[in-house]
Parts: sequence; C-alpha cells; structure tokens
Amino acid sequence: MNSSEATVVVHSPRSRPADLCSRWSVDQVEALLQMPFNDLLFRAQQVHREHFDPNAVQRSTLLSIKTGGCSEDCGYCSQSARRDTGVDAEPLMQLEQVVESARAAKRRGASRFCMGAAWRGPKDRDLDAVVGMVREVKQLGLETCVTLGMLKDGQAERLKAAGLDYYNHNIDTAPEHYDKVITTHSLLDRLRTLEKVRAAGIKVCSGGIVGMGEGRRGRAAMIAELANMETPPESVPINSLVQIDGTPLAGAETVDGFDFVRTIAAARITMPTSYVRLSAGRSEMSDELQALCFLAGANSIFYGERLLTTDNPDADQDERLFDRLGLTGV
Ligand code: SAM
Ligand code: DTB
Ligand code: SF4
Repeated sequence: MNSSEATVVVHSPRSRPADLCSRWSVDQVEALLQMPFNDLLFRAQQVHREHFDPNAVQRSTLLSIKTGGCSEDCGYCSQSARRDTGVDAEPLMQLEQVVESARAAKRRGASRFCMGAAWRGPKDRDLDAVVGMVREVKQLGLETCVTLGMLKDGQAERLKAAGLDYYNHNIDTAPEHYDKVITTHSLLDRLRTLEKVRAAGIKVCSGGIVGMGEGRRGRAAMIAELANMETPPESVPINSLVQIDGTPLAGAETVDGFDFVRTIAAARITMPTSYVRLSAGRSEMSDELQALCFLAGANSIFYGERLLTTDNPDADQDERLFDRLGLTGV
C-alpha cells in the first residue's frame, strides 16, 4: 500500500477502534521495517522527493526553560524527581535570558526555537510566564515551539494567542509498551492534550524514542499510532534513547543503527508531508549514520550544542556535516 491508496480516517485518536479505520495497520508498518534495506530507503527517498526538497534540513534549537524536579516517572528521563541522575531542580528561567538565547539561535541559523519544561503540566501561573516568552521569541521572527507536558482546558488557546506555532508532546513508544516506561500518566492523557493542541489551531509535534526495549513490532506500533492520527503530526521527532545513569533504562539493549534508520524511513513513508526530525542521540551517531537518516527522509534536526540536559553536536560540526553532504540548513 502507498499513501495514495490510503483510506481516510474519520475517527479521532480516542474513538478510533484499533486498526479498523486506520491508514496503516501495525502489520503493514512492520512489513516496511522488514523490507530489504535498499528497497526501503529507495521508497522512502521517492516519497520524500514528492513532497520536499531532498537537500534541505530544517533546524530547531532547544532550550530547557525549567530543568529537573519533575513529578513524573518516565523511565528514560534525567529530569524525574524520583531518580538520582545528578540533574537538580531549577526554577523557571527569566524572560530576558530566554530571549537572549533565542537571539543567539537565530544568529546561528535556526528557524525554530523550542522551549522545554520538566512539568507534568503547567500551572496557570507558569503559563503566564511562558506566554510572555512565546510572544517575545515570535517577535524575533522565529517559529515557536514549547513542550510543557499535559495541558488543561483553555491553556492551548492562550499559547495560540501568544503566537505559538508548534506544541511538542510525544507519544514516546508503542501503546502496548507505554506502561512499562511511564506509570504516572497514560497514553490517553497524552492524546487528550494533543487533541486540545489541534483544536486550538496549533501545529502538532509528536514522535517518540527508539531503544527502550520496544522491539521492531513496538516501533511499528508507535509509527502506526502517529500515522493514523486524524491529522498526523506536522513534525515527528524520532529520538534515539540517550541513556542516563540513574534511570531504569540505563543499560537497555541498544538498537542496531540500521534499525533506527528503518524507523525514520517508515515515518517518512507513512507520514509523507510531515517533517521527520532526527532528534536526540546524534552525538552518539557517526556522520555516515546521520547521512543514512537524511537519505531515509529525515529533514529536521535539533541544532546547537545542548538538548535539554545532554549534549548535541555543536553548530560548527553540523555545518561541516551539511557541507560534506551538500545539504542546506533552513
Ligand atoms: N515534560 C514534558 C513532556 O514530557 O512532554 C516536556 C519535556 S520531555 C523531556 C520531552 C521529550 O523528550 C520526551 O517526551 C521524550 O520523548 C524526549 N526525551 C526525554 N529524555 C530523553 C532521552 N533520555 N533520550 C531520548 N529522548 C528523550
Ligand atoms: C523531543 O522529541 N526530543 C527533545 C524535545 N522533543 C523536547 C528532547 C530530547 C531530550 C534528550 C535528553 C536530554 O537532553 O535530557
Ligand atoms: Fe517529566 Fe517530561 Fe521527563 Fe516525563 S519526560 S519525567 S514528564 S520532564
């Protein structure tokens, strides 16, 4: 099946009966992941070229505006207060510091600035401050993105009014695997927030993590869940788990690099018009592996030397990589 043969989903993610009205069944996505590597990459590259300039890569810079001390127990995360990871809780950053950081990101060439907070969700008082940040960053001429956890009614509308372009909220893993990784909230909670974001007219950024013991079937289920959303996310971050000492997932079996590339290719084929972001984990990847991810249809990266609490390749390194590959950063 290809995207032009796809059936249109009419159900919301909450009401959709599993696999009944789906564009992509888990079996179909798993079949993609099992294709001969060259066939899979060829198909992904064909789909990519139908919708995007194959040599352009979007660049988003991340800033942790509120680090550590989070109430949630996500098994991969350095910022959960329940774990001893060496990441201490810090207060919300001041507006001026955030704006300065956004200015620097713009000077380096980023087109989007993404602000992340280690919250289960924002209190209304927190949101007042973030609304001010979104407004000022937007005024710099950058696209804006925030990732603040679960939203209450009315909060997405306030963010939209401030000029928010994207809200990042990942489904993180396969539905069947979710409660092995996170117990303090459910996938349904996440989907409800995504519905609020959509209803407010904000673009959705949602993806997940590879390397949490999900297996090939789990990766297929995660991609199918994203691709079958009533409107698939405009931006799909695919993270490779950054193992953090002190978390339950430190020491998890690492995923073969080619399987990571296959996951990117499956995201590209099943969500042809979405930006697919080669997200966390690039510091542990060779230039050659990253090049395969671009060939598989990744067309966005996190840009700048820091993710939230861990390192990312610095801008100079990425510029050299882009030069070697003839890629243009946008
Ligand atoms: N607290 C908010 C939330 O959970 O949505 C926002 C920040 S949270 C750190 C954003 C996303 O970063 C997570 O959903 C997860 O996909 C990703 N992430 C966090 N730690 C990671 C790690 N160690 N390796 C890879 N991705 C990670
Ligand atoms: C996403 O999918 N990946 C980003 C962003 N959304 C917020 C976060 C990656 C975090 C990697 C580990 C860390 O730096 O703490
Ligand atoms: Fe908190 Fe987000 Fe980390 Fe989960 S992923 S512990 S919600 S900061």
